[in-house]
Amino acid sequence: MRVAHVLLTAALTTALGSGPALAAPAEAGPARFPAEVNGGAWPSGHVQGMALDRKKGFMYFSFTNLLVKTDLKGNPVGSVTGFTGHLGDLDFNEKDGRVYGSLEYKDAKAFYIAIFDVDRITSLDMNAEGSDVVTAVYLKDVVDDYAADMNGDGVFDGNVANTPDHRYGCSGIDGVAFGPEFGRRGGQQKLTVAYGVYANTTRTDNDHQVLLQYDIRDWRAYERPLTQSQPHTAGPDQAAGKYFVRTGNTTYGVQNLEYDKRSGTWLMAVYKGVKPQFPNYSLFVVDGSARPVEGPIEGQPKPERGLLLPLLDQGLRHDETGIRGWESGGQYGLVSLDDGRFYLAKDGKIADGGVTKQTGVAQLHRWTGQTPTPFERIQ
Ligand SMILES: [Ca+2]
Ligand SMILES: [Ca+2]
Repeated sequence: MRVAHVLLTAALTTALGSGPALAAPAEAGPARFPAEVNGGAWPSGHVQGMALDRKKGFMYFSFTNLLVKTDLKGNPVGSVTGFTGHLGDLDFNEKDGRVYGSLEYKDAKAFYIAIFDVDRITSLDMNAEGSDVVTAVYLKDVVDDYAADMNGDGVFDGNVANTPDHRYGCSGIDGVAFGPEFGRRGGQQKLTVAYGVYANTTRTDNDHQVLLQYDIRDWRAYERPLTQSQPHTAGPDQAAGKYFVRTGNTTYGVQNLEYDKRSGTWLMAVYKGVKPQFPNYSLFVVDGSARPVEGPIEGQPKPERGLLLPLLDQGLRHDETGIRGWESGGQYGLVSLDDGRFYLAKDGKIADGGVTKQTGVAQLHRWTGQTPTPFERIQ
């Protein structure tokens, strides 16, 4: 009897001991995930995204023109340098053990998913073009929308926000995340890529987040080494799905996209928009099990229909538009541990002997869902 009692007590303690996060313990054990992982200080652009390999215990930080690999104590293991474009958000693909990130060359009208063979990242300053670490897959859908001459004057105005060009206001891509096909919680894993969207208050066709879903199982055929001076165009003709989420215009669209397996939701961290008729939240969440519904994409110059995804019916609510969201960090990096905990990146700068260096630190948080701010720091 005594043994049974002890076992029962242990089971209850495990089940109830420290709140809802324990309901789904992290597969590799919570102790492996420290309160902070320091990505270091680098003469680079600011921190843009993070990805975590939980099995092998590495964190990856994108610093715009530099990828850094650290162990979970924050010791640098290696880095990839020499990007002349913009490396944005990252995600780790548990199926092939590689890191995927958005990579933009706006002047060349070339947009890619960069794929990092991260096991080969073993030293600092490995070259993005010459070291066999990076391949790239070209995203034609993005190029077509980015380069669209929307006012039909025969001129594409290029990388500027103050223009009617760029379909849906597309400035390129940023947020990337792996997760199931929309509307199917246990569905086929796809790579979801979110558009960047220019802030522009004078047009009405830029009030949606645009999410492309790709089936990447046949992408090996498209992968090519990076050739930055002559960008290649090998990639799929079209995404498997294109989806629209009405959030109101934001400044550069989804900065960080993340799928949270525990809740079955997609988190979109954005830089706030500036249109006064919208609430301009900084975090929007999509319910991944909600079925996409075909309907009008509001605000387009010619009536247009597409697959619309609803925002999760939680958080702050803007009465005039019905838009829901939160005020939150996560724009510089957002990683779900799928047990209620997330790493959010904190960005910063330090002066180091006359050189300004950019810093990025992954900080552990717990999702509370509270308004206005839904994350609470775990120290
Ligand atoms: Ca034009
Ligand atoms: Ca991401």
